[in-house]
Amino acid sequence: MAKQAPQSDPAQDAPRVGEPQHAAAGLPAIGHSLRMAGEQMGARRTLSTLLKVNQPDGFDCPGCAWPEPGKTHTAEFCENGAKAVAEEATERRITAEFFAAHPVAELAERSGYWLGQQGRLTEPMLLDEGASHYVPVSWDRAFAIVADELTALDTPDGAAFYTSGRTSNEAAFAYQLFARQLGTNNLPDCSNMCHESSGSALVETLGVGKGSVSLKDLYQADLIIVAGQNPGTNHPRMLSALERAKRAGAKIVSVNPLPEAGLERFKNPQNARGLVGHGTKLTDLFLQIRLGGDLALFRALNQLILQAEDGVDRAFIDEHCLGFEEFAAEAGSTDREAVLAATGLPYEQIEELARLVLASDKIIVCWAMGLTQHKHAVPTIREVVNFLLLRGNVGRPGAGVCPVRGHSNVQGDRTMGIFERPSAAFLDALAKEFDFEPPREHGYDSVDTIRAMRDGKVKVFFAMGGNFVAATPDTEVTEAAMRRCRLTVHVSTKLNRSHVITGARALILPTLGRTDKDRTAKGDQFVSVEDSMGMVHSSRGGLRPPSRELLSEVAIVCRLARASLGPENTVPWEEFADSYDSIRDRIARVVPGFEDFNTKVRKPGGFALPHGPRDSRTFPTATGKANFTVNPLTAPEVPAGRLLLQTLRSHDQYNTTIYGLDDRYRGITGGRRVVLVNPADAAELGLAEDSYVDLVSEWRDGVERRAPHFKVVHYPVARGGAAAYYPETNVLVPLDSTADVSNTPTSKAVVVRFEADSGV
Ligand SMILES: Nc1nc2c(c(=O)[nH]1)N[C@H]1C(S)=C(S)[C@@H](COP(=O)(O)OP(=O)(O)OC[C@H]3O[C@@H](n4cnc5c(=O)[nH]c(N)nc54)[C@H](O)[C@@H]3O)O[C@H]1N2
Ligand SMILES: Nc1nc2c(c(=O)[nH]1)N[C@H]1C(S)=C(S)[C@@H](COP(=O)(O)OP(=O)(O)OC[C@H]3O[C@@H](n4cnc5c(=O)[nH]c(N)nc54)[C@H](O)[C@@H]3O)O[C@H]1N2
Ligand SMILES: [Mo]
Repeated sequence: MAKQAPQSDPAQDAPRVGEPQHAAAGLPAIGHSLRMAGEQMGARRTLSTLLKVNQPDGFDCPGCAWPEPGKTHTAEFCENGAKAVAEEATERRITAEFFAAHPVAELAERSGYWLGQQGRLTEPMLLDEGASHYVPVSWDRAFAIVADELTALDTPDGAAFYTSGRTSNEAAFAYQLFARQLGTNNLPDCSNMCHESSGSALVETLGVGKGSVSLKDLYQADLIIVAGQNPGTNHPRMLSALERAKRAGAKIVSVNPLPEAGLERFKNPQNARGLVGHGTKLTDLFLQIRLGGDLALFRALNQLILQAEDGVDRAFIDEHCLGFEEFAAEAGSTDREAVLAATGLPYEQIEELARLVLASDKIIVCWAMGLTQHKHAVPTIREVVNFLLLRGNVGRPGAGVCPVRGHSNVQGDRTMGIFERPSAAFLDALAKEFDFEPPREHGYDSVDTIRAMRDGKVKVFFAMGGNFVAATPDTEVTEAAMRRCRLTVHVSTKLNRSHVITGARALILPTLGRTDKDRTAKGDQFVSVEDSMGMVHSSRGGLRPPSRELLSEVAIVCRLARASLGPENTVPWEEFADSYDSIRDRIARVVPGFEDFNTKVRKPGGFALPHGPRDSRTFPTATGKANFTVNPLTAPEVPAGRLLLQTLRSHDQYNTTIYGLDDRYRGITGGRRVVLVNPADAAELGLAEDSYVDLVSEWRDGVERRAPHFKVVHYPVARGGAAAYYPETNVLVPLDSTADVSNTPTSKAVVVRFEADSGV
């Protein structure tokens, strides 16, 4: 078996386990973030940079996609936002000497943590066929190499253009235009592994694949259900919004197999009570659900609502919805035993939640990866929509769907056309604006791109950011697939594993980040992003870039497009590269909601995109109505002697970027190779606390997938489930184990058995 890709160095991985915490943020969080930032940036740069985060004249935090409140505090950032900023604004640099000193084979043995710690990339580098080291290459030569490989393909579909979610609207629009001018819709993105299930379910039922609430709605809600999300770590600024909602009288219910500290109690670092006091208790009711039990839970709730007198909003349903009768027949027949087995909850708790629901006029459901990364993720989210439609909780203040996005511009990238299955309307608008015929057949998503590389169909892999080999499932399969490519290219800010698992040739194209000043021949430029709630606003970096050699993402796309498409191509790529206003003028004519973009984006705070269901209860679905759906009850099946493993984030990481080895709120320090198991399950399976085991995943293809050497931690996770960190465990997620409809890898549901530690 090939050695698996370590993210942290297994030799230095010595996790210690203490007590989990019961409150998030407060003074320790501030101290922690300033220390981490100071180590990377020095004290002065730290302060001047952090003061610009999420301010009207500053840059959008590269952390998460949670929106900014209208009037920003002097410091509208959080501990993990500060870490994300420090990671990018670090003063450490990788130069040509670094690559001369380290052969690629050696870098492939290093941990992802180590690679990321080396600093910002500073000049374009080429790994030529058969070469052992990356060597410097000029930008012109780099673009010529990519252009030659693209031209040599039998079909444009032999290339795939991946996007991670930090890319600005302007760069994303230019990038998808380039891919389509070339002739392919192969535009996989991180969303395929993230909220694709939400998009699939919401488009079908409500007609818009995005959330329908604003921050103001959260402040007005009576009841907020947070399911499958750990905001204390992954969206810390959401806790301030929940606190405010709570103060205004909202009840908060969390649904999670783990008791997550941030949801229990929050110490707001922006006020005195939060800094020194006990903070605010956030969760009124905690449902410790089994992994994958949410469909059953929402079906049971819907049944109870249907049974209650005046439970449903008949007028709303009659006027705006279709499919109610079929749905009601199905949900009405929900079997209680099946619900108990799937959720592991006492029925009284579900009834208690139903009482809260029936007492609330305005309800919001928030969710993230705990709902989207299951085989039955799409039906689960459809059932959440049924739940909200039943009582008219869509399209009125204080109510709605709130899928909480990950990457800071992942939603905007999709709005700009980063999608392997673009709508006909989008392609028509693009065709008209640029006078060309874009490809119409669907392209590859992330999982299909891996299959296509594995099968020799995709030969050029191009990534706009991200860390494809570490973020995708089935690490060994993916790495072998990457190695089959003719050329792999990464536009990146930092070194990562995807740069060292390469095709026959590879290029690293270093780029500006959010915090960097972006100056072109036409002067200083700014970009724009869209947050999780459909607000678009500008982002302007202020730091001197890490090197003079760096190009912006926009410049890289435009110069590459010219090199590949030739001088006769009619898109004004040079003008685009010089003036982002000229790109925004085109976006304004292609993407609905962006009319007058250049004016609106200059308003402080930006502007809101239109959202039919939210604004006017119009539902642009296939039927023109909000659709109830029928979702048969299903839940993961786990054979005896096995547990269902979810792969999640620790407090000290941003996806594949590891900031440190602690998971403070869960009480784990100094290491990442831990598996959290309920003490009762551990007793049954003979898993002694602090012992080491191998995790072996079981899947119908019979292939052995093993992640060696994990320390067993007895932890209050719901029975039948276990938890360990991503990406160390991606090796266990089978490529073909994906969600129905959305094709999202089932990162929260991997059947594992435990074997004796084989060491590392
Ligand atoms: N600091 C930091 N911030 C981030 C990121 C980061 O890595 N670090 N990543 C960003 C990205 S791209 C994303 S998508 C988001 C991710 O944000 P989250 O979705 O919060 O991230 P995960 O760590 O995957 O946590 C999943 C949560 O769902 C719970 N869960 C798992 N399975 C189930 C289930 O079956 N049912 C229920 N009800 N709950 C379940 C887990 O216990 C956990 O609390 O965060 C974004 N923000
Ligand atoms: N097992 C398991 N797998 C998962 C998940 C899970 O929960 N479990 N979560 C999935 C999810 S939700 C997501 S979103 C994906 C994340 O997948 P990706 O988005 O591909 O991964 P990241 O780790 O966010 O990418 C980090 C890299 O992006 C580059 N970068 C950072 N900023 C910039 C920038 O401004 N511009 C450019 N060009 N590059 C930049 C840096 O080089 C950095 O190393 O992973 C998915 N994979
Ligand atoms: Mo994500």
